Amino acid sequence: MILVLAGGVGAARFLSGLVRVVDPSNIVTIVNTGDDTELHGLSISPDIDTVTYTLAQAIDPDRGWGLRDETWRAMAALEKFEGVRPEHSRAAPRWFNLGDTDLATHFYRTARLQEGATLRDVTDEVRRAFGVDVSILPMTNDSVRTTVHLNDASVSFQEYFVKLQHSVPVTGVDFVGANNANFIDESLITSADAIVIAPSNPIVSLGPIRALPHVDSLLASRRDDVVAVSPIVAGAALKGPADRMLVELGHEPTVVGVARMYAPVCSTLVIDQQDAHLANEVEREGLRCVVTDTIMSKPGVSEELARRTVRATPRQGGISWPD
Ligand code: FO1
Repeated sequence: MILVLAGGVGAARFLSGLVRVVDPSNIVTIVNTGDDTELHGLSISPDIDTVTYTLAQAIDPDRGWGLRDETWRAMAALEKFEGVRPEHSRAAPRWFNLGDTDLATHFYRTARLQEGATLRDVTDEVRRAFGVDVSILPMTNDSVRTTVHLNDASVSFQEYFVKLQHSVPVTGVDFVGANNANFIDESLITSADAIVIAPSNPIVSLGPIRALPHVDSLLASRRDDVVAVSPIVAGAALKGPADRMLVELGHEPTVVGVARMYAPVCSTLVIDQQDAHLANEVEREGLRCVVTDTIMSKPGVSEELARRTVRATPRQGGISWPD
């Protein structure tokens, strides 16, 4: 079994390549829930939905989140209340765009959680409803929320990422609740043939997962079988604020910086051709380095990247590859 630790868009694209080279029944992905939020009384899990929708080939290809062929009538209809809403009210927020068909997923998840279902139960029901074969699990059933500290305020991840368009410097990040949360299933780390850290933001996508009790030590015990794909190419993130956050939080915004962050839990880093000149520096951090094309602009690239990533692990995910 191949275990993939995932955030949002980059991880989802990687997984859509992985399912083309490995039987989906041999893949388990554990997804970050630090981005989760409650709006309109609805429980929303963006990274889980991005992974689910992408694997279902239902994702909006331009946005990288939400559903394709979406309409926004419910969100537009909220506008009429802005004129009458009391000052202190948090009702009818319109900064976080929820499409009409995306709402169905939030209705279902919210109702099931209120009935006492776990996030793991609901995530599995939703991925089956979307016809996805890969096992998709939340990193925990407990509440963990990424809080982003700015110069003059602390905000939720979505307020930072969407409301503020992540256009403000970050002074710190906390994963509130992580200390008391239970990682979803430790046996998945101990029993995996290979563990892949997907090309997601090392701080706010992989950080919450690694912050859960025992996860880092469990990964360290499997370090030889852990391979990561750098989300940073030529000193920049392909999507989102990862490069800026690395700098703002004191890390080097390069594949070498990523190598340093992952060195305790990972023995191989996959980097893009554009960073080939940094391969030796990555290896000086104690990781093997694989250089390939990591810019998943076409499905064929995601597929080849996934193949090379799994092949870079000693047991190759337990796959018997056709020669
Ligand atoms: N990202 C945006 O930039 N703007 C949005 O309005 C927005 C809405 C949204 C709704 C549902 C969902 O699952 C994701 C959504 N995202 C939006 C993306 C989301 O903020 C990010 O995908 C993750 O939280 C970071 O990986």
